[in-house]
Amino acid sequence: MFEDFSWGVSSSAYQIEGGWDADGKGPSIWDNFTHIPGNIKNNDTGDIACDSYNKVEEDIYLLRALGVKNYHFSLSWSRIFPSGRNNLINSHGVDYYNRLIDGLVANNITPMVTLYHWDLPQALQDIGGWENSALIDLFDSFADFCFQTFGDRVKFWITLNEPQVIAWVGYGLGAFPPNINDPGTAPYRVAHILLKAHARVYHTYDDKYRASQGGVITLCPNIEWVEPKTPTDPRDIEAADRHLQFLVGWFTHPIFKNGDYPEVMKWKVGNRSELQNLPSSRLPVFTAEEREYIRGTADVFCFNTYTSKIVTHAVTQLRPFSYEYDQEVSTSVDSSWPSSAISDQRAVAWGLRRLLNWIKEEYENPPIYIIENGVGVKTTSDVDDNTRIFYYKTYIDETLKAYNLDNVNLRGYNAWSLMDNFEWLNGYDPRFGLHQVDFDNPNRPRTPKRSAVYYAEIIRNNGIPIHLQLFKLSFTVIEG
Ligand code: PNW
Repeated sequence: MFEDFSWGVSSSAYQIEGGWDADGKGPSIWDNFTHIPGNIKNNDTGDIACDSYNKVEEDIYLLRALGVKNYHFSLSWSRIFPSGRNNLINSHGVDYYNRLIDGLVANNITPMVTLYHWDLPQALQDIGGWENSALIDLFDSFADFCFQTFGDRVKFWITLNEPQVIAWVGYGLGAFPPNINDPGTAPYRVAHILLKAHARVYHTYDDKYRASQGGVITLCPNIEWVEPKTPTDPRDIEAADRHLQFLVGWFTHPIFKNGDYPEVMKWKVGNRSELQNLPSSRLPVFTAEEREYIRGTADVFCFNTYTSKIVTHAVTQLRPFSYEYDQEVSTSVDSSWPSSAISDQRAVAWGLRRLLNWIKEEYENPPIYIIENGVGVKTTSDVDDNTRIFYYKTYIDETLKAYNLDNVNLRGYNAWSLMDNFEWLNGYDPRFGLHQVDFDNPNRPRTPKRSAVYYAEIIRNNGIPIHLQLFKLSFTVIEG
């Protein structure tokens, strides 16, 4: 058992690379957003971040020391195509990724690559970003270039990281760039384009590269398990399921099921649009041809997860011309464990086992990879990080229960993150790394935390060995 299980760690381009304008890289929406004072905590930016752009060897050294089987990272679109388009290719950017990929392969570490982790070239935002369907072609030409250039060595591709965050946080809440605050309609239009863009890239891989390169391709939703507030109340059970359909099914129902949005989503958005006297549903409709094109465009099921929530049914007020929430509101599970730095991300490990079983049932037992899982701790990055060790112990325990006891078709587990990095609106606080990075030192030195040593032991033993099982006991004694 567990022979081919792929243990790894994850990162993303904007969060670690730095070199924001180095050697011909074009600006992304995150470069520009972080440069405006007041947008990010402490006015932090990713200008230098972990300086990974200049530290390929150091990063590979860390990965070797961990003993990981894979490393998951993302490509900066505007480092390769500075203006987002293939008429200008930045060879220095291509060289950087070639050095990284070659280094990984030379050390027997499988590269897993995400094409888009939120850092859209500014030039493409200038034409409307993901609200413009021209992005379908443009994303496809970027992906095509990446398959052609890196696909001889990269066999695992993810098109979009967390499409729900792109659509909802970027175009609904407006908290992330492009900061559009239009929750009732823009996210649905954006998601419609994201799904078509994903499918387009999948078909390009299928038509032009799969036969010669033999890799897999998918997308990576963010999922938090939700538990009905009152498990005996059928309305809460329905609300919890609806929440998962709006969060995850929005993207995975079309791709893994029938090419179309979840029934409950079509029903609810349609119904509410009607009550608002709108001429048609705010949820766009796919043609039969589009449904056929989108259905089946994923080879494996990937997801990121950090916490679990509680959901109760709610009758939300309809306000036709302003704010519009079609989703149920969720609250945190009150775990016995203190909340992490991000106040609503409580460690609720049993939620992961339930989530894995839900994916297994809902999507008929697909091969599953956990791409991101971890905890942010609000502290001046202590290398003695018991909180993180406890998080990984409990979450990996539940992962192994799903694998061994529930027969979930699990193929890999990746920890977020390889090292402390730029945590979006929160800047450099909290820290998610297995390695500490000293952001006050221009050399950005990396130091393994206790959790790095712990995770390396898990990888080496292909599971949690008995001496690590005892960790909880010693922890309790120390804390008590
Ligand atoms: C993930 N939000 O998702 C991201 O993929 C990582 O880049 C990130 O570092 C990690 O979580 C830890 O936060 C997020 O709504 C999902 O603010 C949602 C949000 C932020 C990050």
